[in-house]
Amino acid sequence: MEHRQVFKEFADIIEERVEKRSKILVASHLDADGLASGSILFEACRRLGANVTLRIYPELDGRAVEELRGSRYEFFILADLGSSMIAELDGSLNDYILIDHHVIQEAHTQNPRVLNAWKLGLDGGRDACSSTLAYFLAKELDHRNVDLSPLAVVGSVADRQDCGPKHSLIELNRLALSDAMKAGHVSVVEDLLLPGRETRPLHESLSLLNNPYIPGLSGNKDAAYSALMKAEINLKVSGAWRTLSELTKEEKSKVVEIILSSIPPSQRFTVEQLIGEIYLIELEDSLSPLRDAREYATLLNACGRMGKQDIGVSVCLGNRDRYLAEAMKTLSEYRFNINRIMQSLVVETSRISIKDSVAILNGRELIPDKLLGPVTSIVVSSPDYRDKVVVALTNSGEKEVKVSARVGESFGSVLNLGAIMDEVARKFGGTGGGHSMAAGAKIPSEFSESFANQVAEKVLNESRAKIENKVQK
Ligand SMILES: [Mn+2]
Repeated sequence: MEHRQVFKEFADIIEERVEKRSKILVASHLDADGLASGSILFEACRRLGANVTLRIYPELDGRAVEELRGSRYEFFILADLGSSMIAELDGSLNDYILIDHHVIQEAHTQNPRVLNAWKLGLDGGRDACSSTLAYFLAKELDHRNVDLSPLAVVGSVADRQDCGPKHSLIELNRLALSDAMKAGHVSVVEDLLLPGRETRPLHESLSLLNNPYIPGLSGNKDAAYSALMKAEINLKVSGAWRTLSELTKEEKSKVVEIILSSIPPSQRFTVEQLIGEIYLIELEDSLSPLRDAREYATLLNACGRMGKQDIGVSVCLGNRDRYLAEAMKTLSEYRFNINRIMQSLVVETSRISIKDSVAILNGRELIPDKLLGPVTSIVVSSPDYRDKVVVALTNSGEKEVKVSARVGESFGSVLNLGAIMDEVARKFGGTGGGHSMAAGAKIPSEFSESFANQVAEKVLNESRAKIENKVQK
């Protein structure tokens, strides 16, 4: 593997700090890829006998960097955050490395402290998530860390990098998957992509569909139940609920028909988008949500976003029983909250204003800042917004506004949303960054309107320029 040398160099840095008995802090992001990558790096260090602590951050802003600078740690391993703060990190921390896949400014690609997917010539939005990078680094530290490979798969699907044919993992993520498969930790099946495929009654699975999010069906068990009854699918067999995995081919195509009939043909949504590779984690109980990597990812995301990041990390580190029970409780609370928000958005139509192909969503007093990202992802997957860029804002503390932006799957051109958010946020004294399809920012409240307008303008200009370019060619 050509990248191996790079991972080896970073492994050597870690090994040397462990030998020196440096006090090490792994600082990672609170979404599922962040929890998984933080756990991989923490566990790999712990196995070496390091003096190591793991902390989870909602984002790495100036305040967080100050906090790291003032802390008692001597060596910092940052994961899944910090790529838009490299100058600040260089100025504040004596000794750190950064493992990430968010967009990085050209000027920092040569920084020897930075291990970024883009720097390896990979597309950080599709080819490698932080968990995958962390995994290959851990594998260089000790080959036995191959048992952490399922977490790389979880992180990859969590960040929606399952963007190959049939929602498959590609490039470096695929290599982590193949390690996991060779070691017998993960197996692959192909099926309809609904949560609870083996574990939940079919109508519950259908109501949990949120990519695409179908207003009126998603989040509504009764509606899912009636739709399935109407399609004459038997929901029970000898008194027991049937799961998706028990359905015949014909029955599955009826389920597909229910979903497709809810999406206008203009959105060009196809059956292929509903079917894909499912990654089964072999060591997990067949009735556990951790069995399916996508559900594992949702569970971690729920923990991170609901203030239970320690529970999420415990699950990643292999604790089950009461930790898993707590995580599952958190997942249902998370789903309940998201559902309540989505129902409100359907009713309170004035919250979304559309300007050309950009939709600006005002989430103030409705969406807690930590739930803004997941809600925005769901909104942009719904039939009305699949061909748009959604820019959502909500209050974060007294004086700031949090922004999440997502590019819909049928949006006409390729953008670099992460770079746009970084650039515009800086202008207003905030911080921003991310990926081409998903990005975020935090800015002072007083600039929220101008910020949203400038992002919208840049998105439109960039997409127009791309389209004109295409026409000229
Ligand atoms: Mn990530």
